Amino acid sequence: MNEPVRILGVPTDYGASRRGVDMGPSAIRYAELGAALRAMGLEPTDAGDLSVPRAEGRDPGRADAKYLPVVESVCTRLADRVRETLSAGGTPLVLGGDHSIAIGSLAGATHDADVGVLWFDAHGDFNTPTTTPSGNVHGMALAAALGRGEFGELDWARAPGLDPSRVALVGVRDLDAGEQAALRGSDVHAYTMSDIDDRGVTAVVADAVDAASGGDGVHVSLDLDWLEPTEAPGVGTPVRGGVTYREAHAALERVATDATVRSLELVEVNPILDDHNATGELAVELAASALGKRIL
Ligand code: HAR
Ligand code: MN
Ligand code: MN
Ligand code: MN
Repeated sequence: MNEPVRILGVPTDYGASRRGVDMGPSAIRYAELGAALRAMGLEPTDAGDLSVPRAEGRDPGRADAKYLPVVESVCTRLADRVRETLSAGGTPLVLGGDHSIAIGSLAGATHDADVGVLWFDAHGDFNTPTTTPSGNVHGMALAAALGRGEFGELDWARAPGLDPSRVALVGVRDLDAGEQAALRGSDVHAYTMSDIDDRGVTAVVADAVDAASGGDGVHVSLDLDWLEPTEAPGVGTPVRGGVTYREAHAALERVATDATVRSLELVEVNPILDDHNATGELAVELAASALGKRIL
């Protein structure tokens, strides 16, 4: 990992159907992200938040990719900030916001670099405008970064040089029919919760890290709905059967030891739905684990 860690807030919920994840960056900072990183000996800098227009009263536009022009504007600006941070030798720590922001993080992270991806999520985020049941861009973010379907023609969305065989999805348990077919036909490595049941989280994560490694490092995209909803209640699309608190730490501790973490994002924290910021606090703890926090 490079230093300093640079915190970039992206207070947007245009990619999601439920309002509130736009407050994620505040909740994660309120849970003392900066202090947690300083306690590990890091010296993070906080670049503040990108400016995102107010959502109330705005027209979603096309039904199969809602608010796409705003998503484009946010992601294009985020990509620039991520790219600048990396070229200055820093590690971007991006705070969402809904998962559509990963399109921007990945566009920035893959600029002139060979990057693998570790995508921790209950969902595949592998829909396209043709297969989406909701029109919500957060459910299409990984497909967009890989330039699948219509996204192949959108230069701002396709992450240059991102190789599907260096992308690993971990902990998936809720796929739409179209996503299931698309994932089966792609080179993306998808590890389900059943794989974690059978083999244990550390063995699965070791395989995912192997798949994603080999280039200049990995981008870690952590959707908090990856965890069991009793652990992470503050998410817009909870799915039962997620990883436990301890499994989540074990996974990210392994990422820290076995992978070269080049950039990290924490997404889908929804303070309106949360239980006294439990999910914001969890996001902070898991970021610390991913960035190398040791118990002893
Ligand atoms: N697959 C569904 C859709 O495309 C739900 C996506 C849900 N959301 C996320 N992404 N939080 O991980 O709408
Ligand atoms: Mn997601
Ligand atoms: Mn999800
Ligand atoms: Mn591979």
